[in-house]
Amino acid sequence: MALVLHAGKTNKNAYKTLIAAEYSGIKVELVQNFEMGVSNKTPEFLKMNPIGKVPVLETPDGPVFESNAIARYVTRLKADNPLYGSSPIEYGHIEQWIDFASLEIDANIGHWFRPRIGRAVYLPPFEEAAIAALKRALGALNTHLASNTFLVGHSVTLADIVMTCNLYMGFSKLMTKSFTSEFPHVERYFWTMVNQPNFSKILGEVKQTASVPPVSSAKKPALPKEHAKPKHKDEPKKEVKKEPAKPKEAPVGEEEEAPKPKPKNPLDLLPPSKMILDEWKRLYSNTKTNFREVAIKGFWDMYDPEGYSLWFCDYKYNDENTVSFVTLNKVGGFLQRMDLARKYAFGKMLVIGSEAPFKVKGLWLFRGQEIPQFIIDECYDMELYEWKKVDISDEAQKERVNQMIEDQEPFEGEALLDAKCFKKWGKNVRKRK
Ligand SMILES: N[C@@H](CCC(=O)N[C@@H](CS)C(=O)NCC(=O)O)C(=O)O
Repeated sequence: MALVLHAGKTNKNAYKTLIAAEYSGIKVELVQNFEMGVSNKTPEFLKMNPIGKVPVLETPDGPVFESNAIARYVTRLKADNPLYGSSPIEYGHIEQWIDFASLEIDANIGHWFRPRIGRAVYLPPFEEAAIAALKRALGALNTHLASNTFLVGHSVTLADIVMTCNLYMGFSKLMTKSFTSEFPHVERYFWTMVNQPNFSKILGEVKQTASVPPVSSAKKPALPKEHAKPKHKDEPKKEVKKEPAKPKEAPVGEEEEAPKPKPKNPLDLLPPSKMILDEWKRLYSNTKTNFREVAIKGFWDMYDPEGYSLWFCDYKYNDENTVSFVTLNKVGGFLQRMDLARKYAFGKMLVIGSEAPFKVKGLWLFRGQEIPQFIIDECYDMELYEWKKVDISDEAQKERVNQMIEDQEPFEGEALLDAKCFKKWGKNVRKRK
Protein backbone atom coordinates (compact mmCIF):
# COMPACT_ATOMS: atom_id res chain seq x y z
CA MET A 1 0.00 0.00 0.00
CA ALA A 2 1.28 3.43 -0.86
CA LEU A 3 2.32 5.86 1.86
CA VAL A 4 0.31 9.08 1.76
CA LEU A 5 2.07 12.41 1.55
CA HIS A 6 0.08 15.48 2.56
CA ALA A 7 1.15 18.47 0.45
CA GLY A 8 0.19 20.39 -2.65
CA LYS A 9 1.29 19.24 -6.08
CA THR A 10 4.00 21.89 -6.43
CA ASN A 11 5.64 21.75 -3.06
CA LYS A 12 9.41 21.51 -3.44
CA ASN A 13 9.70 20.07 0.07
CA ALA A 14 7.39 17.23 -0.93
CA TYR A 15 9.47 16.68 -4.08
CA LYS A 16 12.39 15.54 -1.91
CA THR A 17 10.38 12.54 -0.74
CA LEU A 18 8.78 11.84 -4.10
CA ILE A 19 12.17 11.75 -5.83
CA ALA A 20 13.75 9.65 -3.07
CA ALA A 21 10.77 7.27 -3.39
CA GLU A 22 11.36 6.96 -7.16
CA TYR A 23 15.00 6.04 -6.57
CA SER A 24 14.09 3.61 -3.80
CA GLY A 25 11.14 1.86 -5.38
CA ILE A 26 8.86 2.92 -2.51
CA LYS A 27 5.26 3.83 -3.28
CA VAL A 28 4.34 7.32 -2.07
CA GLU A 29 1.21 9.11 -3.24
CA LEU A 30 0.13 12.67 -2.76
CA VAL A 31 -3.12 13.01 -0.82
CA GLN A 32 -6.13 13.81 -3.03
CA ASN A 33 -7.62 17.30 -3.16
CA PHE A 34 -5.12 18.95 -0.85
CA GLU A 35 -5.93 22.62 -0.36
CA MET A 36 -3.24 24.78 1.21
CA GLY A 37 -4.52 26.75 4.19
CA VAL A 38 -7.57 24.49 4.53
CA SER A 39 -6.48 20.85 4.54
CA ASN A 40 -3.51 21.60 6.78
CA LYS A 41 -5.63 23.42 9.37
CA THR A 42 -8.11 20.64 10.17
CA PRO A 43 -8.00 18.97 13.62
CA GLU A 44 -7.02 15.67 11.93
CA PHE A 45 -4.06 17.33 10.23
CA LEU A 46 -2.97 19.15 13.38
CA LYS A 47 -2.92 15.80 15.16
CA MET A 48 -0.33 14.65 12.61
CA ASN A 49 1.67 17.89 12.71
CA PRO A 50 0.84 20.37 15.48
CA ILE A 51 2.43 23.28 13.62
CA GLY A 52 0.08 22.75 10.67
CA LYS A 53 2.78 22.79 8.00
CA VAL A 54 3.27 20.51 5.06
CA PRO A 55 4.56 18.06 4.03
CA VAL A 56 3.45 15.31 6.39
CA LEU A 57 3.78 11.62 5.60
CA GLU A 58 1.15 9.24 6.87
CA THR A 59 2.64 5.81 7.58
CA PRO A 60 1.12 2.64 9.08
CA ASP A 61 3.20 3.41 12.20
CA GLY A 62 2.13 7.04 12.53
CA PRO A 63 2.85 10.37 10.86
CA VAL A 64 6.22 11.98 10.16
CA PHE A 65 6.63 15.70 9.57
CA GLU A 66 9.58 17.86 8.45
CA SER A 67 10.48 17.28 4.83
CA ASN A 68 14.07 16.13 5.39
CA ALA A 69 12.97 13.67 8.05
CA ILE A 70 10.29 12.29 5.72
CA ALA A 71 12.80 11.91 2.87
CA ARG A 72 15.23 10.13 5.24
CA TYR A 73 12.45 7.84 6.47
CA VAL A 74 11.44 6.83 2.95
CA THR A 75 15.09 6.31 1.98
CA ARG A 76 15.67 4.02 4.96
CA LEU A 77 12.72 1.85 4.04
CA LYS A 78 14.97 0.27 1.43
CA ALA A 79 17.71 -1.79 3.01
CA ASP A 80 21.26 -0.70 2.05
CA ASN A 81 19.83 2.09 -0.05
CA PRO A 82 22.66 3.61 -2.15
CA LEU A 83 20.96 6.97 -1.59
CA TYR A 84 22.49 6.77 1.87
CA GLY A 85 26.04 6.01 0.68
CA SER A 86 28.15 2.98 1.37
CA SER A 87 30.28 3.85 4.39
CA PRO A 88 30.00 5.77 7.65
CA ILE A 89 31.98 8.67 6.21
CA GLU A 90 29.72 8.83 3.15
CA TYR A 91 26.74 8.79 5.47
CA GLY A 92 28.34 11.64 7.46
CA HIS A 93 28.91 13.65 4.29
CA ILE A 94 25.37 13.05 3.08
CA GLU A 95 24.01 14.41 6.35
CA GLN A 96 26.48 17.30 6.14
CA TRP A 97 25.21 18.35 2.71
CA ILE A 98 21.57 17.91 3.71
CA ASP A 99 22.09 20.34 6.58
CA PHE A 100 24.08 22.69 4.34
CA ALA A 101 21.33 22.62 1.70
CA SER A 102 18.73 23.44 4.34
CA LEU A 103 20.51 25.96 6.52
CA GLU A 104 22.83 27.75 4.08
CA ILE A 105 20.95 27.53 0.79
CA ASP A 106 17.25 27.08 1.46
CA ALA A 107 17.08 29.41 4.47
CA ASN A 108 18.72 32.29 2.56
CA ILE A 109 16.59 31.72 -0.52
CA GLY A 110 13.57 31.98 1.79
CA HIS A 111 14.88 35.18 3.40
CA TRP A 112 15.29 36.71 -0.04
CA PHE A 113 12.04 35.42 -1.49
CA ARG A 114 9.43 35.84 1.25
CA PRO A 115 9.66 39.66 1.57
CA ARG A 116 9.53 39.95 -2.22
CA ILE A 117 6.18 38.19 -2.41
CA GLY A 118 4.79 40.11 0.53
CA ARG A 119 5.07 37.37 3.14
CA ALA A 120 7.51 39.35 5.27
CA VAL A 121 8.54 42.98 5.56
CA TYR A 122 10.99 43.98 2.86
CA LEU A 123 14.10 45.59 4.32
CA PRO A 124 16.92 46.25 1.85
CA PRO A 125 19.79 45.53 4.29
CA PHE A 126 18.19 42.20 5.21
CA GLU A 127 17.83 41.29 1.58
CA GLU A 128 21.44 42.24 0.95
CA ALA A 129 22.53 40.08 3.87
CA ALA A 130 20.46 37.12 2.62
CA ILE A 131 21.87 37.43 -0.89
CA ALA A 132 25.41 37.76 0.44
CA ALA A 133 24.96 34.66 2.63
CA LEU A 134 23.42 32.75 -0.27
CA LYS A 135 26.30 33.73 -2.55
CA ARG A 136 28.79 32.61 0.08
CA ALA A 137 27.07 29.23 0.29
CA LEU A 138 26.83 28.90 -3.50
CA GLY A 139 30.51 29.81 -3.76
CA ALA A 140 31.42 26.99 -1.39
CA LEU A 141 29.14 24.58 -3.22
CA ASN A 142 30.63 25.66 -6.54
CA THR A 143 34.14 24.93 -5.25
CA HIS A 144 33.08 21.45 -4.16
CA LEU A 145 31.36 20.74 -7.45
CA ALA A 146 34.36 21.90 -9.49
CA SER A 147 35.86 18.46 -8.88
CA ASN A 148 32.79 16.37 -8.00
CA THR A 149 29.85 15.36 -10.15
CA PHE A 150 27.74 14.46 -7.13
CA LEU A 151 27.85 15.82 -3.63
CA VAL A 152 29.01 12.52 -2.18
CA GLY A 153 30.61 9.55 -3.93
CA HIS A 154 29.95 8.67 -7.54
CA SER A 155 26.18 8.46 -7.77
CA VAL A 156 23.06 10.33 -6.67
CA THR A 157 22.45 10.33 -2.92
CA LEU A 158 19.78 11.83 -0.72
CA ALA A 159 22.05 14.87 -0.34
CA ASP A 160 21.72 15.55 -4.09
CA ILE A 161 17.96 15.20 -3.88
CA VAL A 162 17.59 17.67 -1.01
CA MET A 163 20.11 20.09 -2.51
CA THR A 164 18.50 20.02 -5.94
CA CYS A 165 14.99 20.57 -4.58
CA ASN A 166 16.24 23.57 -2.62
CA LEU A 167 18.14 24.94 -5.61
CA TYR A 168 15.03 24.33 -7.71
CA MET A 169 13.20 26.91 -5.64
CA GLY A 170 16.03 29.40 -6.22
CA PHE A 171 16.45 28.71 -9.94
CA SER A 172 12.74 28.83 -10.67
CA LYS A 173 11.86 31.89 -8.56
CA LEU A 174 14.82 34.15 -7.88
CA MET A 175 18.19 33.27 -9.33
CA THR A 176 18.36 34.53 -12.88
CA LYS A 177 20.99 33.34 -15.33
CA SER A 178 23.01 36.47 -14.61
CA PHE A 179 22.99 35.58 -10.92
CA THR A 180 23.91 31.91 -11.31
CA SER A 181 26.54 32.39 -14.01
CA GLU A 182 28.95 33.26 -11.22
CA PHE A 183 28.61 29.63 -10.09
CA PRO A 184 29.14 27.56 -13.25
CA HIS A 185 29.66 24.24 -11.46
CA VAL A 186 26.44 24.72 -9.51
CA GLU A 187 24.65 25.45 -12.80
CA ARG A 188 26.07 22.33 -14.45
CA TYR A 189 25.21 20.23 -11.39
CA PHE A 190 21.65 21.58 -11.16
CA TRP A 191 20.82 21.01 -14.82
CA THR A 192 22.38 17.53 -14.71
CA MET A 193 20.31 16.60 -11.68
CA VAL A 194 16.96 17.93 -12.84
CA ASN A 195 17.39 16.01 -16.08
CA GLN A 196 17.88 12.66 -14.36
CA PRO A 197 14.77 10.56 -15.15
CA ASN A 198 13.79 10.13 -11.48
CA PHE A 199 13.99 13.89 -10.98
CA SER A 200 12.28 14.94 -14.18
CA LYS A 201 9.42 12.51 -13.54
CA ILE A 202 8.57 14.60 -10.46
CA LEU A 203 9.80 18.08 -11.40
CA GLY A 204 8.75 18.06 -15.06
CA GLU A 205 10.46 20.60 -17.30
CA VAL A 206 12.45 23.04 -15.20
CA LYS A 207 12.89 26.63 -16.37
CA GLN A 208 15.15 29.25 -14.86
CA THR A 209 13.41 32.46 -13.88
CA ALA A 210 14.03 35.44 -16.16
CA SER A 211 13.60 37.98 -13.36
CA VAL A 212 13.53 38.49 -9.62
CA PRO A 213 9.96 39.13 -8.45
CA PRO A 214 9.46 42.84 -7.76
CA VAL A 215 8.96 43.79 -4.14
CA SER A 216 5.35 43.72 -3.12
CA SER A 217 4.81 47.42 -2.23
CA ALA A 218 2.43 46.51 0.58
CA LYS A 219 5.33 45.27 2.69
CA LYS A 220 7.84 48.03 2.05
CA PRO A 221 9.00 49.72 5.23
CA ALA A 222 8.64 53.43 5.81
CA LEU A 223 11.83 55.32 4.99
CA PRO A 224 14.19 55.76 7.92
CA LYS A 225 13.66 59.09 9.62
CA GLU A 226 16.89 60.73 8.53
CA HIS A 227 16.03 59.98 4.90
CA ALA A 228 12.57 61.47 5.09
CA LYS A 229 13.92 64.93 4.42
CA PRO A 230 12.02 67.49 2.40
CA LYS A 231 12.38 66.98 -1.30
CA HIS A 232 14.79 69.05 -3.30
CA LYS A 233 13.10 71.58 -5.52
CA ASP A 234 14.62 70.05 -8.66
CA GLU A 235 13.47 66.60 -7.80
CA PRO A 236 10.92 65.25 -10.24
CA LYS A 237 7.46 65.23 -8.73
CA LYS A 238 6.31 61.75 -7.99
CA GLU A 239 2.71 60.84 -7.80
CA VAL A 240 2.12 58.83 -4.69
CA LYS A 241 0.10 56.07 -6.20
CA LYS A 242 -1.83 53.74 -3.97
CA GLU A 243 -1.43 50.32 -5.44
CA PRO A 244 -4.15 47.82 -4.87
CA ALA A 245 -2.92 45.11 -2.53
CA LYS A 246 -1.42 42.31 -4.56
CA PRO A 247 -3.05 38.93 -4.20
CA LYS A 248 -1.16 36.77 -1.74
CA GLU A 249 1.18 34.38 -3.42
CA ALA A 250 1.84 30.88 -2.28
CA PRO A 251 4.45 30.39 0.43
CA VAL A 252 7.96 29.26 -0.35
CA GLY A 253 7.88 25.91 -2.01
CA GLU A 254 4.12 25.85 -2.26
CA GLU A 255 3.09 26.83 -5.74
CA GLU A 256 -0.40 25.62 -6.23
CA GLU A 257 -1.49 27.84 -9.08
CA ALA A 258 -0.01 28.39 -12.49
CA PRO A 259 1.51 31.90 -12.65
CA LYS A 260 -0.87 34.49 -14.09
CA PRO A 261 0.31 36.33 -17.23
CA LYS A 262 2.07 39.54 -16.26
CA PRO A 263 0.33 42.80 -17.22
CA LYS A 264 2.22 44.69 -19.90
CA ASN A 265 4.65 47.34 -18.71
CA PRO A 266 3.36 50.75 -19.92
CA LEU A 267 6.82 51.37 -21.39
CA ASP A 268 6.18 48.56 -23.84
CA LEU A 269 3.26 50.58 -25.18
CA LEU A 270 5.38 53.63 -26.07
CA PRO A 271 5.91 54.35 -29.77
CA PRO A 272 8.83 52.24 -31.02
CA SER A 273 12.25 53.81 -30.69
CA LYS A 274 15.09 53.66 -33.18
CA MET A 275 17.46 53.21 -30.25
CA ILE A 276 18.00 49.56 -29.39
CA LEU A 277 19.16 49.52 -25.81
CA ASP A 278 20.93 46.17 -26.08
CA GLU A 279 22.94 47.45 -29.05
CA TRP A 280 24.15 50.35 -26.97
CA LYS A 281 25.01 48.04 -24.06
CA ARG A 282 26.95 45.80 -26.41
CA LEU A 283 28.83 48.73 -27.91
CA TYR A 284 29.62 50.02 -24.42
CA SER A 285 30.89 46.64 -23.22
CA ASN A 286 32.86 45.79 -26.31
CA THR A 287 34.65 49.09 -26.79
CA LYS A 288 38.06 48.78 -25.21
CA THR A 289 40.01 51.52 -27.00
CA ASN A 290 39.20 54.92 -28.52
CA PHE A 291 36.24 55.09 -26.21
CA ARG A 292 35.35 58.68 -27.14
CA GLU A 293 35.51 58.09 -30.87
CA VAL A 294 33.74 54.75 -30.83
CA ALA A 295 31.41 54.34 -27.85
CA ILE A 296 30.55 57.95 -27.04
CA LYS A 297 30.10 58.86 -30.68
CA GLY A 298 28.08 55.66 -31.12
CA PHE A 299 25.93 56.60 -28.17
CA TRP A 300 24.95 59.97 -29.59
CA ASP A 301 24.41 58.45 -33.03
CA MET A 302 22.01 55.96 -31.49
CA TYR A 303 20.43 58.21 -28.88
CA ASP A 304 16.73 58.84 -29.45
CA PRO A 305 15.70 61.85 -27.32
CA GLU A 306 12.03 61.10 -27.96
CA GLY A 307 12.14 57.49 -26.88
CA TYR A 308 14.62 57.86 -24.03
CA SER A 309 15.72 60.36 -21.41
CA LEU A 310 18.99 60.82 -19.55
CA TRP A 311 19.19 61.56 -15.85
CA PHE A 312 21.92 62.56 -13.43
CA CYS A 313 21.51 61.33 -9.90
CA ASP A 314 23.29 62.55 -6.80
CA TYR A 315 23.06 60.82 -3.47
CA LYS A 316 21.35 63.14 -0.99
CA TYR A 317 23.21 62.02 2.10
CA ASN A 318 26.84 61.91 1.08
CA ASP A 319 27.90 63.02 4.54
CA GLU A 320 26.83 59.55 5.74
CA ASN A 321 29.29 57.88 3.35
CA THR A 322 32.12 57.65 5.82
CA VAL A 323 33.18 54.05 5.27
CA SER A 324 34.21 53.07 1.74
CA PHE A 325 32.97 49.47 1.71
CA VAL A 326 29.67 50.44 3.30
CA THR A 327 29.23 53.07 0.60
CA LEU A 328 30.10 50.56 -2.09
CA ASN A 329 27.70 48.02 -0.63
CA LYS A 330 24.98 50.63 -0.57
CA VAL A 331 25.47 51.39 -4.24
CA GLY A 332 25.79 47.68 -4.99
CA GLY A 333 22.44 47.04 -3.34
CA PHE A 334 20.89 49.84 -5.36
CA LEU A 335 22.21 48.36 -8.60
CA GLN A 336 20.94 44.95 -7.65
CA ARG A 337 17.49 46.31 -6.98
CA MET A 338 17.57 48.20 -10.27
CA ASP A 339 17.93 44.86 -12.01
CA LEU A 340 14.16 44.98 -12.42
CA ALA A 341 14.67 47.83 -14.90
CA ARG A 342 17.25 46.01 -17.01
CA LYS A 343 15.03 45.98 -20.09
CA TYR A 344 14.37 49.71 -19.93
CA ALA A 345 17.49 51.27 -18.51
CA PHE A 346 21.23 51.68 -18.65
CA GLY A 347 22.96 53.13 -15.66
CA LYS A 348 26.34 53.95 -14.35
CA MET A 349 27.07 54.70 -10.72
CA LEU A 350 30.27 56.24 -9.43
CA VAL A 351 31.68 56.41 -5.93
CA ILE A 352 33.97 59.40 -5.90
CA GLY A 353 36.68 60.58 -3.56
CA SER A 354 39.98 59.41 -2.14
CA GLU A 355 38.78 59.86 1.42
CA ALA A 356 35.53 60.04 3.31
CA PRO A 357 32.91 61.33 2.95
CA PHE A 358 32.55 59.69 -0.46
CA LYS A 359 30.27 61.13 -3.11
CA VAL A 360 27.87 58.88 -4.95
CA LYS A 361 26.68 59.95 -8.37
CA GLY A 362 25.17 58.31 -11.35
CA LEU A 363 23.96 58.62 -14.89
CA TRP A 364 20.87 56.77 -16.06
CA LEU A 365 19.23 56.30 -19.40
CA PHE A 366 15.55 55.44 -19.09
CA ARG A 367 12.97 54.47 -21.68
CA GLY A 368 10.45 57.32 -21.96
CA GLN A 369 10.57 60.92 -20.88
CA GLU A 370 10.17 60.38 -17.14
CA ILE A 371 11.74 58.11 -14.61
CA PRO A 372 9.51 55.05 -15.04
CA GLN A 373 6.89 54.92 -12.30
CA PHE A 374 7.38 51.21 -11.67
CA ILE A 375 11.02 51.87 -10.76
CA ILE A 376 10.03 54.61 -8.32
CA ASP A 377 7.43 52.27 -6.84
CA GLU A 378 9.63 49.24 -6.59
CA CYS A 379 13.10 50.59 -5.89
CA TYR A 380 13.29 52.08 -2.45
CA ASP A 381 16.65 53.76 -3.12
CA MET A 382 15.26 56.13 -5.76
CA GLU A 383 14.17 58.45 -2.95
CA LEU A 384 17.71 58.70 -1.68
CA TYR A 385 18.96 60.48 -4.79
CA GLU A 386 18.35 63.88 -6.34
CA TRP A 387 17.34 63.28 -9.93
CA LYS A 388 17.95 65.86 -12.62
CA LYS A 389 16.96 65.37 -16.20
CA VAL A 390 19.82 66.04 -18.60
CA ASP A 391 19.23 68.94 -20.96
CA ILE A 392 21.04 67.73 -24.06
CA SER A 393 20.87 71.14 -25.67
CA ASP A 394 23.28 72.30 -22.95
CA GLU A 395 26.82 71.41 -24.10
CA ALA A 396 28.14 71.41 -20.53
CA GLN A 397 25.58 68.81 -19.45
CA LYS A 398 26.28 66.76 -22.56
CA GLU A 399 29.96 66.79 -21.73
CA ARG A 400 29.19 65.61 -18.21
CA VAL A 401 27.26 62.71 -19.74
CA ASN A 402 30.27 61.90 -21.92
CA GLN A 403 32.60 61.95 -18.97
CA MET A 404 30.40 59.68 -16.95
CA ILE A 405 30.00 57.21 -19.78
CA GLU A 406 33.66 57.43 -20.62
CA ASP A 407 34.92 56.15 -17.32
CA GLN A 408 34.42 52.74 -18.82
CA GLU A 409 36.99 50.75 -16.93
CA PRO A 410 35.65 47.84 -14.90
CA PHE A 411 34.76 50.22 -12.19
CA GLU A 412 32.86 49.26 -9.07
CA GLY A 413 29.40 50.69 -9.12
CA GLU A 414 28.97 50.49 -12.82
CA ALA A 415 25.66 49.17 -13.98
CA LEU A 416 25.06 48.07 -17.48
CA LEU A 417 22.28 46.25 -15.78
CA ASP A 418 23.71 43.01 -16.86
CA ALA A 419 25.43 40.24 -15.03
CA LYS A 420 29.02 41.11 -15.61
CA CYS A 421 29.03 44.41 -13.88
CA PHE A 422 27.33 43.00 -10.81
CA LYS A 423 29.96 40.34 -10.59
CA LYS A 424 32.66 42.93 -10.37
CA TRP A 425 30.96 44.43 -7.39
CA GLY A 426 32.88 44.06 -4.19
CA LYS A 427 36.13 43.01 -5.81
CA ASN A 428 39.15 45.29 -6.26
CA VAL A 429 37.41 48.22 -4.71
CA ARG A 430 38.43 51.22 -6.75
CA LYS A 431 37.27 54.72 -6.34
CA ARG A 432 37.66 57.65 -8.62
CA LYS A 433 39.48 60.62 -7.19
N1 LIG B 1 10.89 22.84 7.77
C1 LIG B 1 9.64 22.46 7.18
C2 LIG B 1 9.06 23.65 6.46
C3 LIG B 1 7.63 23.40 6.12
C4 LIG B 1 6.96 24.60 5.56
O1 LIG B 1 7.39 25.77 5.75
N2 LIG B 1 5.85 24.36 4.87
C5 LIG B 1 5.08 25.43 4.32
C6 LIG B 1 4.79 25.12 2.86
S1 LIG B 1 6.24 24.87 1.93
C7 LIG B 1 3.75 25.48 5.03
O2 LIG B 1 3.15 24.46 5.29
N3 LIG B 1 3.29 26.66 5.37
C8 LIG B 1 2.01 26.83 5.98
C9 LIG B 1 2.08 27.65 7.22
O3 LIG B 1 3.13 28.29 7.48
O4 LIG B 1 1.06 27.70 7.89
C10 LIG B 1 9.85 21.29 6.21
O5 LIG B 1 10.92 21.22 5.61
O6 LIG B 1 8.95 20.46 6.08
